[in-house]
Amino acid sequence: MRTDNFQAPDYYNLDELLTEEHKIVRDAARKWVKREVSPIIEDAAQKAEFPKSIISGLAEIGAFGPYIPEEYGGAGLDQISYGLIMQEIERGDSGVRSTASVQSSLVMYPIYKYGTEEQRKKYLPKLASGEFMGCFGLTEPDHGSNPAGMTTNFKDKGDHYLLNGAKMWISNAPFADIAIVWAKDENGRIHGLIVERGMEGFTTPETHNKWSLRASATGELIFNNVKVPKENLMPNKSGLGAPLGCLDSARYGIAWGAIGAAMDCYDTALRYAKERIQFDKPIAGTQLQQKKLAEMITEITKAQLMAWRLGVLRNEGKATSAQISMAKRNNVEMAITIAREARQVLGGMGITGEYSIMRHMMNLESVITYEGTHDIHLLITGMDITGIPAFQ
Ligand code: TGC
Ligand code: FAD
Repeated sequence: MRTDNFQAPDYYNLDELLTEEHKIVRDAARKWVKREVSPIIEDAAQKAEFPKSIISGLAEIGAFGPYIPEEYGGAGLDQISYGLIMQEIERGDSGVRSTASVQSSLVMYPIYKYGTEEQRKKYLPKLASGEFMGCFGLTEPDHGSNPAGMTTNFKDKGDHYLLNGAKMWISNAPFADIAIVWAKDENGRIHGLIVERGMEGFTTPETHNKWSLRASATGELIFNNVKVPKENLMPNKSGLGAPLGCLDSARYGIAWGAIGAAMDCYDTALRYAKERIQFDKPIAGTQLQQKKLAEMITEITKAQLMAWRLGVLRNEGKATSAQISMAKRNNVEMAITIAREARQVLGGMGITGEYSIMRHMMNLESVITYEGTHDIHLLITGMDITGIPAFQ
């Protein structure tokens, strides 16, 4: 079992920008990750299994619905606490953070924002405690970056809706109790439906042979004439803006989460470089390795400042979708670059499961693709600053 010696870098004394509550929440999540995630995660990733044993712990540290009000079972925390929890979890593994992101921002958030009071009361407390797990179906086999083209659809059959279609690449799908499914009505308008496991015609085949996010379960959602009760449609928002609104919340969490993965890679590389002797001295004493380490801590510090400022804007209700998109793109690219550099600092040892770096690096290949690819986020910034969409 790998010993977790992680020490978080804080080069610009960013702790001084945090409240006592932020630090308590962050430290609780950090301790939990050291105790419950680090000892088991490498094995889970090697076996390509989601470690279901950690679900109750994720609920206890407030990772399921951190900012959902307490009356619905959430933790009632602010956006910076939410970000810090995601940072700490992804420090352990991006796949575990994925599970928490999906549950919070892509399942609880739409039910809270777009659902009825009955739907909130029925689902949110169970999702917050981990009794129910959820997934989010937007992507389809032929519509990834362009979800507006989706073909999954439902027809009004009087006392129920009839749902047909398929979603692909869905995190948590293989074991989720409920799915938030985005589908078009007979007029081509997008709505969110809550589909429950057990509904006839609804299946969730698992996606195998991933080299990335191996500790996160991914699958398809297949709808073959599924009868969905009318009360399962979330009525308070429709159109593509509804699922994209959920993505704002999840992308914000990823902007923090990626910092966690980067911090773990940097911390591991720094410690290794100080201990590893070649040519009769620690490799940390060589200019080339110092350049790598110096650039890593610089980029981590910039990303931390960006995430913190975005959190302040989110708390004030002022963060724009384009600002969130920029932070997701920047911080994930920062993390994947650091993972690749850190891997080199460890030489051959960097490719083994003795260290977390290669796992982070492979995980981040998914993180840079999901929730909008790196290129799509460049185009979102491009559109924001020029006013001209360049998607088509
Ligand atoms: P466009 O015409 O620009 O917009 C359509 C409507 O949506 C509104 N909108 C937003 N609303 C809220 N938040 C946002 N971020 C929004 N962006 C746009 C917009 O105002 C408009 O509203 P209205 O009222 O005028 O209709 O839409 P478009 O079709 O041109 O597409 C724009 C584009 C390409 C940026 C968008 O489609 C996009 O972001 N594509 C990327 C797809 C994506 O991110 N998929 C993620 C799937 S979920 C996932 O990956 C989960 S991974 C989970 C994990 O394991 O962590
Ligand atoms: P495509 O859209 O086919 O893109 C392929 C390439 O073309 C990319 O490099 C892209 O940047 C580029 N490209 C596309 N359009 C343009 C353009 N206009 N200009 C320039 N370049 C362009 N989805 C969900 O709904 N729910 C989930 O829970 C979920 N979990 C996921 C988990 C994993 C492990 C992965 C890998 C994906 C997950 N996704 C999920 C799907 C994810 O959001 C999509 O993979 C992503 O949006 C990209 O879609 P695509 O894979 O179809 O790529």
